[in-house]
Amino acid sequence: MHDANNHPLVHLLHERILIFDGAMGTMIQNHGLTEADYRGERFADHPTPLRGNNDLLSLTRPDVIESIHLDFLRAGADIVETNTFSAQAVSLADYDQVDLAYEINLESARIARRAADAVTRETPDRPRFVAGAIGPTNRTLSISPDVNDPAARALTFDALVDAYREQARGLLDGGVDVLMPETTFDTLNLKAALAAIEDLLTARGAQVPMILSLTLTDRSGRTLSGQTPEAAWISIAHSRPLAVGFNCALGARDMRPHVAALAESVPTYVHCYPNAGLPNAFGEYDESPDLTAGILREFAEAGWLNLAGGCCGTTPAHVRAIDEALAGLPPRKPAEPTPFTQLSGLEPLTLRPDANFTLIGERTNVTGSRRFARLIGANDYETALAVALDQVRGGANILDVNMDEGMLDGVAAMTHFLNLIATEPEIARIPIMVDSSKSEVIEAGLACVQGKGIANSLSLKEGEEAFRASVRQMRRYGAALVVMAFDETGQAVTAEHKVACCERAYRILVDELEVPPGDIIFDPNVLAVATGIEEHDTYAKEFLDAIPLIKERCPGAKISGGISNLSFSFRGNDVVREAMHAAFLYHAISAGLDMGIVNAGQLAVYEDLDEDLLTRVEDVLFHRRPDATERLVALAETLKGTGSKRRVDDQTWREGDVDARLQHALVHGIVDHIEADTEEARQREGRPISVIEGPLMRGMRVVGDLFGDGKMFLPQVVKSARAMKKAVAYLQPFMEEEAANEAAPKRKPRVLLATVKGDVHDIGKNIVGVVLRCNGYEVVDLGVMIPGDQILDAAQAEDVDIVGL
Ligand code: THG
Repeated sequence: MHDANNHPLVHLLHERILIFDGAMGTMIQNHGLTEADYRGERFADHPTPLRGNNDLLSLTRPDVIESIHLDFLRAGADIVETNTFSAQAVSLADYDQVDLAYEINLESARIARRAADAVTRETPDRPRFVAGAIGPTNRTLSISPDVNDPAARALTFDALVDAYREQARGLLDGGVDVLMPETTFDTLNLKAALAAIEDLLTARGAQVPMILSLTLTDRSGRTLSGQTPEAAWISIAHSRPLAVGFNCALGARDMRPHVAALAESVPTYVHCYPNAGLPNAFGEYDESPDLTAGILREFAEAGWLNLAGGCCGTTPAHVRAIDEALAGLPPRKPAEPTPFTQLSGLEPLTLRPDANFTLIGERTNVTGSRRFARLIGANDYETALAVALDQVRGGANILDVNMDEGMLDGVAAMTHFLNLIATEPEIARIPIMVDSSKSEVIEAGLACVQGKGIANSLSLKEGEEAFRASVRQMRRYGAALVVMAFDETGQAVTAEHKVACCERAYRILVDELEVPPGDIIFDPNVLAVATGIEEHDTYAKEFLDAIPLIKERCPGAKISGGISNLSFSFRGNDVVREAMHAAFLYHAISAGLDMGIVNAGQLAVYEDLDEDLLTRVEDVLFHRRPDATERLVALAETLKGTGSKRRVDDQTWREGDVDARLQHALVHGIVDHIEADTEEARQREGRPISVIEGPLMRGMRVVGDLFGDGKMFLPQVVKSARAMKKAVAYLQPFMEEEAANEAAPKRKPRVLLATVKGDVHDIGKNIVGVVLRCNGYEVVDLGVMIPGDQILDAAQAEDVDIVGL
């Protein structure tokens, strides 16, 4: 779209590390300007105080602004940023100067242009550039300003887009080379800026490169609104910026691991322009030019940088030191673009080829859950949030949200619910799939999520032009797209028709609209079988047959489906429904299905299915005999009223011996009796470690084998591991007692364990820790989400012999 490949900046970035200027704000402070300077003649009678409206100085003291630009340029900056950090309607409202937005941007761009061109003339071998600074504004779209109303927002996405569009228009008219949305503390604000810029460039048929800059506000390494840098990058990658990086908040030193991680992964150029350290007690910045430059030099030597400069507190002396420190160092080479599907909530979700099946939680759907519908209808959003949380805890990797119900205002309900979710970190961690048959509802939903969401769904139902228009509408938010196998003739039922719909959409998406294949999710329509209508008999088989064909014709695209649709004709009979889902998933995943909309937390284990039931279900799925439906219905009758209640209450497994009971508990992740059973095994075995190494490990091996065969999904395995963890925790005091009774004459070998930052599981580590302790090691367990530098520090401080990650 904004293919910046031919911009002169790109050619330079290929050759060397480019230098940004330093801070405008702190430089202005040093000029000791008064209220009168800010007002000039033009605003002498303005009703509100204006001192502090730094961007206004471009109109009232352009000489000061130009001299600051010249100082930075002559100190070695290749790129200066315009004096427009807060020059949009939202921030200017503080000064009652909303209507000056365009003019300030226009004039600021002209001033910077003039300065850059003047210095280019002084040093023609070193051309200078102007970046239009676009700040984050003083409001945040992802956080409520009202503690009593978490769904409230200080402004809307659309209002922010309007403000940014006006700002970008002024900057472009004033002649900037690059647009630079920066100091992003909320990725949704940045997404609004990107939408505004796209609107503007599309309308003008122009291509202008963008440099995007994120800000990490504390050492947790997250943005203010809670996203990890990788998740934030995924949210904005659709804009194909020239460069991405970090600025502000932390000093250079604390940015190190984040710059390293970004540099390793992104297919664009990478920058860093830190503050001169963290502000001291007086709000001043103490880091000397040599210090800042020295750290940036280390970054550059590590091969992480393409552009560098300074933020708050940095002066022309800093820029000179940075320019000298980086001179001659080779620029970083951008990483290869990822071919994988990437989504994000507060955290990233990358679907690597070895990824297990991806679960999309279905219950936050007013047409898919009576309970959820009742809660939304009664305006009980608080309890409705608990439904979402249940899906997450049940193993959902993505959350499908649907508010399509006649009595509801879909846009309002979607907005309200997703704004609430945004304030619940445990839910907001995962990406959102916005599910609606109305594009305005999908759009409203996408405007609430700072992560990279999914639009569910689009299709060729209304023809190619309408399809293109919805694709553009959803891509403006950077969303991945669910495309249903539909065309002008209707819903595709045969494998052949499904493939034709998908392939046709794929060619439009990939060839014309430049949508990356990984952002396309085809849904070949899971339709109800065993309905008694003969035409429906082949529906499951046609779906299964279509999967490999779509994968072959549409490389890189993913395939999904609404699994619970399959069993609609057995409503009320959860035993049969769950058996159908488990069997269908098993075969669909083998055929290549990547994800599915399911009732997360209620997936049966294929291997567990009653043999007779499974045979009859599979007869239906593969249409293996003409009376398949009849036979399944007949069996279902005998299981009627024995729904999931009976299954949950089924205690026959309690009749087995203790080994069998432990194995059952582990495979099904049932914790109810695990302590009693573990105790029984301990009494039999004598030593607690023998219980772990004996029946518990044997049970986990069964889990591992089922998982390896595709007969269990990751969320089920996680449940198993939780049961294991509980058993081990029960044994731990016994083992400690044992250890205390042993004489410990010499220093035990010491092992440091940690779950590295980015990994979420904390299960294997605990078990390994216990086993090691039992075998005479001393274990230092740092816990979860531990950054690399902390692991290295602890390894040194604790003088460990082994590090296990
Ligand atoms: N493809 C895509 N999106 C979809 C679907 C699809 N979204 C909606 C739907 N299909 C997937 N979601 C559900 C959610 C619930 C049920 C089925 C599909 C379901 N619910 C129970 C029922 O209706 O019997 C409700 C039981 C209860 O009230 O608790 O079966 O195919 N892209």
